[in-house]
Amino acid sequence: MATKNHNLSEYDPTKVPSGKGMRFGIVVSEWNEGVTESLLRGAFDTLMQNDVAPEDITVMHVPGSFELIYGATQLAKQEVDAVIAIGCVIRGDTPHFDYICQGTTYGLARLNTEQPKPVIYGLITTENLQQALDRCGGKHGNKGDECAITAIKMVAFKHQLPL
Ligand code: DLZ
Repeated sequence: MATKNHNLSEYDPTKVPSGKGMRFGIVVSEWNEGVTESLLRGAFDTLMQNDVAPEDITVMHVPGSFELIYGATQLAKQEVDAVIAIGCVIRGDTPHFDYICQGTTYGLARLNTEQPKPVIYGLITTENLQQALDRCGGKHGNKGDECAITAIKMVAFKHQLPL
């Protein structure tokens, strides 16, 4: 997440390999759509700014963040090199927040060990809407941008593995 000295949209371009020829799946939750669509836009634009062709980006939507686990699992089986999972959970008055955050985080984390393609964690979990807006293009930048850069770096990482 963003910290006082870290803007989510800032990166050192000299440390980012070209995304030319890389293929990405992006799965996006419809809950808190205003936030998640801004995250998607950030991720999509940043991939393109780093040489990924728009036709090499597959975008699919799921109803809520909890469904990102299934969505990412299925997208990872397609012709993509990595998957970005985008969602936004805002604390409400029920324990739902904790269950969804924990379940989704655990599910996405597990995917990174149970199948070979990188799955990037683009889940924003905040106390309120303002904190979410601050992280989808507001004062802390856009977590979608960060996810795109991470995805490119992880595909390059995989390409460098000896086997
Ligand atoms: C039910 C629910 C609630 C209360 N809050 C959110 C939220 O803030 N963000 C989000 O992405 N999804 C939320 N959901 C929906 C769940 O993720 C899920 O779609 C439903 O529990 C159905 O499985």
